Amino acid sequence: MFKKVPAALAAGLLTLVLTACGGGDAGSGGGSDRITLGFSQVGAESGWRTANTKSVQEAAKEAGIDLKFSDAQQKQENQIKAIRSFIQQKVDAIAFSPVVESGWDTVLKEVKDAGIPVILTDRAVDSADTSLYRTFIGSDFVIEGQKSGEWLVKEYEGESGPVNIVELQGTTGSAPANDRKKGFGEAIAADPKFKIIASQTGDFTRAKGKEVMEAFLKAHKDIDVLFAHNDDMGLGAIEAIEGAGLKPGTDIKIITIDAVRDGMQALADGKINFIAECSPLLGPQLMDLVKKAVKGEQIPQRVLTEETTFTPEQAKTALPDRKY
Ligand code: GYE
Repeated sequence: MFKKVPAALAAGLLTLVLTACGGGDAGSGGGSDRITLGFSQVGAESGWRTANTKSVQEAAKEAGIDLKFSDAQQKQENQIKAIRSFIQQKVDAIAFSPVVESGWDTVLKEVKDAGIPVILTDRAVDSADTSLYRTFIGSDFVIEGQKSGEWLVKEYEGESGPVNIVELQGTTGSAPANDRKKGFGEAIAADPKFKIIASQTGDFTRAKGKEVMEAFLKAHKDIDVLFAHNDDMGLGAIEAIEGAGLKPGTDIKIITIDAVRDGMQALADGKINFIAECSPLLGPQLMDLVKKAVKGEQIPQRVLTEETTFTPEQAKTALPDRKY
């Protein structure tokens, strides 16, 4: 006959097993073994951002990770405050989507000193010291800009210039604004007939996109092309173009980036001509990386998202299954 294990000893063994499993053993029954993740989001400026927030929240739930979510309303100071509060709350990991690229070294050093792993999601920082974060998961924004420019070069192949372009930039100083501008500029440099006649920020929002496009239309009578760094600014600009009695997609060709549902609908309707995709569905991969980082496992320094491009015909096919 086996002797019964005393209850106290059994409880002790159980604790030992749970501890040995490590903090990252999601779904092992709640309590202190669950991972707590502090996540500082940029804001709610676009359809892309809304889809990204949903993806992160759903994936955390799915993975059994306790999420402390903070919305920075497009302000770096709010993100810095949120990160400091995550340190105080002794979270197991911090993930954030840095609104701009520069100015993070001090706070990231504080996180490092606290021994908390950091994962950058969606946007990059320009810190020279890459040991301040474990990994960066997100798109290659330069490539998105290049694909946009390459489409334009093909579209005007064999035609004489000039081709007058106006550009609606994303949030000033943000990685996607910097990189999309760069990639697009490189691609159109192939032919001097392409001229960017005006370029201004629309802060990635529909309202600002409309406002800035209205100003562009007043100042320039000869706009051929609009390159908007995201769908939402493009959609705002479409309202401005229609308001000025012009036909978006025909009188002014429009290229945007993201491929959220509203953008794809406008593309299918012929109001946008080309979209380079940028996926907001980073949640599941992020949670995997968080678990690994908390366990101290090896993770790659850079995780790239897979993306494609869409023409109006392709948008019509993809729209019924579009999740965001
Ligand atoms: O393209 C834009 C959003 O950082 C990739 O931010 C993201 C960008 C996205 O506001 O719509």
